[in-house]
Amino acid sequence: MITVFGEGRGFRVVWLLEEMGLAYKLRPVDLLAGVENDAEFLAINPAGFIPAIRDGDVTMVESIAIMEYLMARHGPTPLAPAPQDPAFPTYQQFLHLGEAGLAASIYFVSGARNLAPEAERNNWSARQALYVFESRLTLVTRQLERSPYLAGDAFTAADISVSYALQLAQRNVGFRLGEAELQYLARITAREAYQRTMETCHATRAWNAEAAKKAAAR
Ligand SMILES: N[C@@H](CCC(=O)N[C@@H](CS)C(=O)NCC(=O)O)C(=O)O
Repeated sequence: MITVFGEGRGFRVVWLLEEMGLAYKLRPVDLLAGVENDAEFLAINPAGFIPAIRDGDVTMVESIAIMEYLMARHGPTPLAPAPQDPAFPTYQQFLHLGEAGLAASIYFVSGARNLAPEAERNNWSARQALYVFESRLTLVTRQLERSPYLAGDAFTAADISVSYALQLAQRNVGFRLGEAELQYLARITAREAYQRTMETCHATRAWNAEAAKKAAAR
């Protein structure tokens, strides 16, 4: 049985597990309550960030690396095109762009906007991180003009990677996505595996509800 520790980017991992039909359990980790009190989790990841997984005697962090590990060890799966598949280079690029280019930068904008003291909310680093997110997003927009999914005609783990970042931007920063991204999100969030993931991920559901309330009040 695979254990996923924490939501946040752990949502990607749970969604992948749902798509692959693998048995797992989600073990909540409450970052806001302070991981210093969560000895069991710190034994898994002493650095204290989420997500992490345990699979038998394997322990791992980094959501994209975890997805690659799960697809390689428990696959094959059409979520990961094979190296000789013409879709492979584009797949690989967007799989990583979803975290390294998009989520990693918008995460720091979110921290600045939601947690930093008033005077720091739009500081130089926050503006730079937003610029990086917006510039990488142009690649997503161009790709969605070419194909229904990021790697081509089929849904892959690259879509799980990138869509998490797009939703993070919408939810935590109130970022306004373009029509192509909105239609893309509507298409992939209609998937049954996504719906089951939302059922499982209570913290993500609560954050979404909170963000929707804030947006309605604006
Ligand atoms: N690149 C990592 C990012 C992990 C990350 O920053 N996770 C956030 C929550 S989604 C976190 O744990 N933040 C608290 C911290 O870094 O201490 C991944 O993709 O897993």
